[in-house]
Amino acid sequence: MYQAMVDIVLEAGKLLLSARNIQDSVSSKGLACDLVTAYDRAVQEQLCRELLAAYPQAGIYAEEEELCSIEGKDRYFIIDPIDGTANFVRGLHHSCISVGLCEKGEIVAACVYNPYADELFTAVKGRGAYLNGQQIHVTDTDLEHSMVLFGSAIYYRDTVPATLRFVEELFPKVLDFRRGGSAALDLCYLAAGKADLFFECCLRPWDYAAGSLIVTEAGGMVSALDGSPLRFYDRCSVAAGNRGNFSALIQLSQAIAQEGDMKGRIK
Ligand code: 2AM
Ligand code: CA
Repeated sequence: MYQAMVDIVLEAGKLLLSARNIQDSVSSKGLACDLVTAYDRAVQEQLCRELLAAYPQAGIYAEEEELCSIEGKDRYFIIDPIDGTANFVRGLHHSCISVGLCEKGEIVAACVYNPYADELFTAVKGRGAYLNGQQIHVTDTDLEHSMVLFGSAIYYRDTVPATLRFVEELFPKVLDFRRGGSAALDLCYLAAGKADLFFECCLRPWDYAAGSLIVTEAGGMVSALDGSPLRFYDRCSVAAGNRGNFSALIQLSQAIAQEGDMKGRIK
């Protein structure tokens, strides 16, 4: 039923790989760190056109131009045409296409494709998560031995002190950190057991919609940093991990949120 969605995402991956002279088409969406290229727009256009041809009843909620046609739709695709745009612009080959299908407020199917490594992550609700057809699972690593992936949400400047507090608190308690620049891939690598814990203080739904289902279908936990369910219509912080290290992260987050100067800094 979702094979068409997967095929469409794989096809869009070719467009990413064909990219040349990326620097010539970069513009900023306001902040210097918040970039868009002609390829973000072209991939999004291709995805929207083909997804609507295959699933004519579905709506679309996509990153570029914040394209939103979900009014009155039972289900809609949440699309990030290139997650890790800053990496893409610099030729750091760590970016992906992310598409999640949202039905009644929850993600029921997901597909994340990193064309550089030819890594295709897929999940359907209740049917497990897969990397190139092989089922994947989160680790059961405890906090002390956890490799932590995180994003620094620098495009929301008010969240920066909170991000730094998380790093400060976690640093002596975990194995190490990595900061990759694609929240969707961070979630997928956690789902595949390549990392153990993830947090970011503010993201948009297209960054985490697909990845969140891939995490839960891989046996992991995911929520906003206060432990409440992710919101798929608004900005939201994201926490993900296995049962043990996830609850340690949520406890830490709730403690940080109580600190006087942290009020409102975790979305
Ligand atoms: P992007 O590459 O599609 O822009 C890294 O911290 C993560 O933040 C990436 O997934 C990146 O997605 C995302 N990101 C970048 N700018 C953002 C913004 N203005 N709002 C929300 N997420 C953003
Ligand atoms: Ca994104």
